[in-house]
Amino acid sequence: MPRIQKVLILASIALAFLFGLAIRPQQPTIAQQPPLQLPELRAYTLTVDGQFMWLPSSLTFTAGEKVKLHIFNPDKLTPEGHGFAAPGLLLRPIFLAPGADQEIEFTADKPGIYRYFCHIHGDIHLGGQIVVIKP
Ligand SMILES: [Cu+2]
Repeated sequence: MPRIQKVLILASIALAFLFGLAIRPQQPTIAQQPPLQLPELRAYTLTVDGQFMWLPSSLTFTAGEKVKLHIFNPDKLTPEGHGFAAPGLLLRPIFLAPGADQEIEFTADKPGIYRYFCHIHGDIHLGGQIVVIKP
């Protein structure tokens, strides 16, 4: 192959590579991305399942965020119902009769890790945690 053909092929490859770099969309760096915008109110459903676990077992909020929790007890086989307590986050525990539900709204003010559990049955079944992170 003549030398001029090799040079032209290499030059074509180099130009194609450079053109490819030029048209690739630029990804913003983390520093360039706008801050995460949270919705005004996030809502979650917490449910006692058949294994007596509050699910989901972990929720994460940002300090200052207004949150709505829909707490549901579908367990109709436990006549005394279930409770929901989250000391440090909620002012008072909530009682849920069999099949009952309740909605609560609160603002997670202070960063930290808060345990939630059934205050009627204690450690018989599993609770969870609410993690409140700094904004
Ligand atoms: Cu319970």
